[in-house]
Amino acid sequence: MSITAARVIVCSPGRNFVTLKIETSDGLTGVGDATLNGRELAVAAYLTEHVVPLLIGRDPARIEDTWQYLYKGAYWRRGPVTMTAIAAVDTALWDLKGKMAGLPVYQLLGGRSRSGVTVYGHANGSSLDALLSSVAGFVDRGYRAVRIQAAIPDISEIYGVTSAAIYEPASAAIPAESVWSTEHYLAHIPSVFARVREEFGPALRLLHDVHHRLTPIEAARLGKSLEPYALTWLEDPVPAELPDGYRLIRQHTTTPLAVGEVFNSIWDCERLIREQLIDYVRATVVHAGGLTHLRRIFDLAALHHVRTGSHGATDLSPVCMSAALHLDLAVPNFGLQEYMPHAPETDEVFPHGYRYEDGYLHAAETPGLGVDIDEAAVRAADAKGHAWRNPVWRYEDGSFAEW
Ligand code: GCO
Ligand code: MG
Repeated sequence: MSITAARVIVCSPGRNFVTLKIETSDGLTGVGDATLNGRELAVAAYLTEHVVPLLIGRDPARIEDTWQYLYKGAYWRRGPVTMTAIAAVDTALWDLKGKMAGLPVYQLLGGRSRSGVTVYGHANGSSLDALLSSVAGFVDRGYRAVRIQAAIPDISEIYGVTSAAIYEPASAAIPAESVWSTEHYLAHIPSVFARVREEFGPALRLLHDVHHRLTPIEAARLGKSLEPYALTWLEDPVPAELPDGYRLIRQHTTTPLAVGEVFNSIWDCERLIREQLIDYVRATVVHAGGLTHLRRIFDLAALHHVRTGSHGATDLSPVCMSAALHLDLAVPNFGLQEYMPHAPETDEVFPHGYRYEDGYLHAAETPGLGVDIDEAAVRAADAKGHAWRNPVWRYEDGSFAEW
């Protein structure tokens, strides 16, 4: 069997996605997510110009060898664009291998380690009452873990808080700029968690995403002030380029730390994991080199008591979510999976067999990943343009802040 075609499909069913579809001489197809939010077209061009010509004629069964060929063969290693492109190929080849074997991919990864994948949902609110009713909605729907993002007095826009049904910060327009104040944020957040704990008791797992905005000593203070509310994790408290920042936070607080949605290789997190500076690694299939490479990261993490907590925002397509679920089912050190349901128009373009039930996601039992791209639906949905941009925040004095 050989690869006869590989097509890059860019479409915007509600938001922007890039998908690679590989076809074989036996008439099988495999899909891989190649979406890099805000830089989508760079990956599309990387695939079309530099990767697809190398795939034609190759044996689709040689997943590891193809990974090495694309990674080492590029000479220029790592980086989000390269690793997302490699991930798309790798994911599509795992999908194909499952179809060739007649097995769901988790069976090829060693079989089930658990009966379902525990997910966390995104509660938020523009007032405390709105936040509490959003949390209650998740609890009613059976969620065991909920991420809490709250409006902050005197900050008009903040990451993760929306009145819309689906949070979508990216847009086709030049990004809006909003103002950030660390002082207002640090002064307010502990009272939010105090209220949520009071209302929902000790069993609900609570998480919070700082979105890289603090310095290590500010994050240490936040972690310490949240200790009474026993968070499952505090996410991205500071940018992770400097692992020593995490050592400083660790010296001051027992609040668990989760990092890694922007990581694209094992070398981004090797030291954080090896020195046990984090508790959860949030790397994903689509941005960290596919199932082949993410499995390597998760295995390293397992040696060092670090659990998995893969990124699962709506700017990762249902193809990535399907692949993540197969890995989540198989690895021994699974922690949590982020789950933001996609818009109905996205689900229409990517028909999939995974389903949510009572706090868990369940992967499809069909051969492969159990997801496809419906190209007729792509044409109908594809109206919003393909160059999307992420929002921008600045400190009160006008200098650039992390989103
Ligand atoms: C999360 C993330 C996302 C990112 C987005 C960037 O924890 O889900 O922080 O909301 O901001 O995926 O493209
Ligand atoms: Mg995050």
